[in-house]
Parts: sequence; C-alpha cells; structure tokens
Amino acid sequence: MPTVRETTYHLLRTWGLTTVFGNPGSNELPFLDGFPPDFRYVLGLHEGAVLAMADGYAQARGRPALVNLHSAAGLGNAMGNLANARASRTPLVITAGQQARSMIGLGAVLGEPAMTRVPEPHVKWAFEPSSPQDVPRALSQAFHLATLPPAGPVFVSLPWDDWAQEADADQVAHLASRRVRAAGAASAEVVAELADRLRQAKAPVLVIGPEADEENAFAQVAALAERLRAPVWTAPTPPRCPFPTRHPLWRGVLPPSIAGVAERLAGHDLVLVLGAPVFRYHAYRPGPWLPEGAELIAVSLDPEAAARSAFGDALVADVGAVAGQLLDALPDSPARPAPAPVGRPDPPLEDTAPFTAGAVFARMARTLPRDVRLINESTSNTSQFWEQLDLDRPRSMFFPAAGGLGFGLPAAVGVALADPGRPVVAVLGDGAAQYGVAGLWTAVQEHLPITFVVLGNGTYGALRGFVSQLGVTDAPGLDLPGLDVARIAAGYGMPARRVSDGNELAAELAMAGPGRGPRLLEVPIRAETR
Ligand code: TPP
Repeated sequence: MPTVRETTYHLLRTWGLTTVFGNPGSNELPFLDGFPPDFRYVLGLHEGAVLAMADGYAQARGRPALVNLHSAAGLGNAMGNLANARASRTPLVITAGQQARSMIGLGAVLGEPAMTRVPEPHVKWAFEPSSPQDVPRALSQAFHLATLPPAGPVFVSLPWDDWAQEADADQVAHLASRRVRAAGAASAEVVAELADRLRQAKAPVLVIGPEADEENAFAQVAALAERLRAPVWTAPTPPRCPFPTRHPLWRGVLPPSIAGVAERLAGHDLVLVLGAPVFRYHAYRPGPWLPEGAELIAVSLDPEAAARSAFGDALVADVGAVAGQLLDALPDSPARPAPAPVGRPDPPLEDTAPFTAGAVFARMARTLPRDVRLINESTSNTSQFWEQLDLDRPRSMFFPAAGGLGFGLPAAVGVALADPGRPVVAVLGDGAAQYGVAGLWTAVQEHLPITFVVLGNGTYGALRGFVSQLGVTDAPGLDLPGLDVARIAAGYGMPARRVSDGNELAAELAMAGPGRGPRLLEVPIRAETR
C-alpha cells in the first residue's frame, strides 16, 4: 500500500506541480525527506518572498504553483503578498506543515489549532484534512479550486505525522485522472443582445482589465476594438498590461477615482468593460459613476465582482470567449471613422543623474529587448511607466494587485523561473525594494536573467503625493536616508552598481538578456509627485 507521501508526490506530478516554493521548518521535513529528483525546490529566505516568487511564476505561466510554508509563523509572514495574490487571482496551492495530530490541541510549539483561520480572508478555501487518508483528496480539491475561475490562492494545513500513513489506493487512482473544467462562453441570446447594444451605440468605448492579459484574449480584444472602431482605456490600478500600449486606439490608464473615471469617459454612450471589476478605485474623489447618458456593461469571470458593482450591467463569462463571440456576431465595422491616435511626446533623455523617472522609462523603451518581461513596483512613477513603455504581448507586465509592497522583487524571480529564455527587468522604488529583499539571494542562487533597476529618490514618494491629496501637513516616516541598495545586493552575492550617466544606463539596460545572471542597477531619480 502506498503512503500518503508517495501518493501525494504522484498526484503533484500529474498536476504539473513539480516546483515547490518554500521555506522549511521541522513540521515540513517529513514531507521533504527524500525529495524526488524530478521535483525542484526553490528556497526563499523569507516567506513573503516565497509567496511572491510563486505568484510571479504562476502568473507568467498561467498555471497553478505550489507553496510550502512553515506552520502559522511562516504563513503569517506571507500574508502581505497573499493579499496581492488574491487580488490578482493567482492560482496558488499553499500548504503549511502542522504539528503531529495528537499534539495540536495541547498547545505544543508549532501546533496551531486555528491554522485554517490564519490565511483568511485572502484564500478561496482553507482546510485541514480530518484524517491522513483525506490528504490526497484535499490536495486535489485545492488544485482544482485554485484553478477554476475566478482563480485564486487556496490553503491546506498538513500535519507532519500524516505522511508515513497508508493511503487509500482506490481513491488515488480516481484523483489522478480527474479533469475539472469551466466552460466560459456566453449563450447565443446573451451574445445577440450584447451585439445589438454595441450596434446601436453611437460612441462606445472599451475598458480593458487584467483578465484580458491571457493568450486567448489579448489579440481577440484588440481585434474587437478595431472592429468597433472604439477607443480603449486600461481599467484603473492595472496589475497586468491587458492591451498594447502603442496601439492607435489606446487612450491610457483610467485614473483610480470615481470622478476621474467619469471625466475620462465623457462623450461616450456605452462603456463595455472586458475583464475588470467596476472599478478598482484608490483615491477618494466622489462624483458621478458615469458621464451623463452613458450605460455600462461589464464582462468578467468573477461573480463576486459582478454582484458588488454599484452601477451598470454585468455578464459573468470568459472575456476571450465573449470577445471571439462578439467578433463573429459583428462581422462589419460601423460607419464611423476610427478615432485618431493620441500623441505621446518623449521626455528629454537627460545625461546625468538625478534623472526623471520618465527619462529612465523612455530609455528602457528604446533599449530593452522586445520579449522582455517587466515587473513594476515603483509607486510614485506608475503613470510615467505606462506613458513611456511599449508593451505589446500577454503575460509580460506584473504589478502588486493589492498595492502591497514586497511583491515586485521576488515576483521577478518567479517570472524568470517560468521562462529563463526571456529577460526580466524589475523596476523597484528604493523603498519597495526593502520589503522583498530576500529574493535577491534566490535570484543569485538560481542564476536568473534579471536586471533589478532600483529608482533611488530617497523617499516614500507615493506617500508624499497622498500628503497633499489628504490634506496632511506634517507626518513622520516618509524619508529614507542612508540606504545603499547596491551594497545590500552585493551582500547577497549580486553584481550591483550605481549608474549616474545616461549613456551608461542605456548600455547597462541593453545587456538585459538570457544566459546571464542577475544584476542590480541603482539609478538616482528626482522625487516627483503627481
Ligand atoms: N507597506 C506595504 C506592505 N505596502 C504598502 N503599499 C505600504 C506599506 C504603503 N506605501 C505605499 S507606496 C509607499 C509606501 C510605503 C512608498 C514606496 O516608496 P518607494 O518604493 O521608494 O517608491 P516611490 O513611491 O518613492 O516611487
């Protein structure tokens, strides 16, 4: 009879979960003992970094990833980045080792009777199997639930003395061959109604969200915008790039406020939202939800987001499938001309530091290879990032979806692990870089092709922007003097240097490519608030 441990490794193999992102403790050692040679263990030195590495890996691949953390303490350390993973709907199977079953209730060290409550509310499901024989089935449920739309993290607590127990062989044979799928297309009547509303609209506009950043949707959505001759906005606070940023129909990213969205959408009578909640605001600027006379229809696979919205109609369905169905239902373009493209002037390419962030991004746009994957966690400069960078392929830009810092640096490690054949550039604030700094060690050990570009403005720049917005006059804790990020990176074994010359910066950026190990560039920039 196979053991629970043997059975689990067999199932993980069939689900393609052969990379384990972890940080071990005693509760996890019986699972890791005799780790199979076809599995890979990616060690992170802090659980926040472990979670974000798995998140970047899963988002870049579009498939679930497996995380193994140490009891309640390790799980707790991962919570900030778990909030990001929940918001970006990343399919993660998160596990933590629990004490031996008979010790859990006794208050033993590393036993947590309320283990499943630790990750709430940032998981779709949290479970501790009631017997060792239920471990394989619970992991199967976790895998399928994490993957089913809307995808997201799930959690399973695993007592360490379960691994050596006998498994139920019959149950395992079934679990290994199960397929669980969601069919996301809309019915014919719904598509006909949607097509009719689009046909009748005088001035429709599209707002595209992260669900469109999938291989099956990216090109379909652009084709639909072209077919409709409709301008396109990216939905507020984008964690991914769902639409090419140099497409002539692209207007930019909607501002993250109620009034700001209505102002930008003025003049349109129908707003079709594809793949975003309506909407993910940040700054509080009240106003009308929509411009006068406009209607809104949102297509998203998230029923909770559909129900939560304060206005507009919603359709719960797969964005790529619906875009394809609409293209079939609307074979001809309307009579109106395509909107004129919006000009985007380049900022001056300064020769010496401190640079403007816009100038750094403009150099990146000119210099980086086309197939680069970008991670952005430079919070005060996101609008310049979107203005300057030319992003035109799916799964190639990642930002912390819940706004939690500490995602960017380790997520870059996961993104690079997903495909070391593509260069990765992580743009990080000098503040943001500190929250996930342990990820530098894994990048060095795994010899990953990542260029970390740390923008040094010596301050929490985004918070300086909020100071004026919120009417705050005198708050402490906003300055960051005395940080030497290049020396910190050197301590983790990573080549690192400060770059103060514009041509040198261009030369360094041009070196981003596969086959080389990670590097860190510390780039002094001016503090700007918008
Ligand atoms: N802690 C976490 C985990 N997440 C957060 N978002 C914050 C605190 C609050 N916060 C938002 S932006 C910001 C902080 C502290 C400043 C980040 O500074 P830096 O990375 O240097 O970038 P800058 O804003 O200067 O561009």
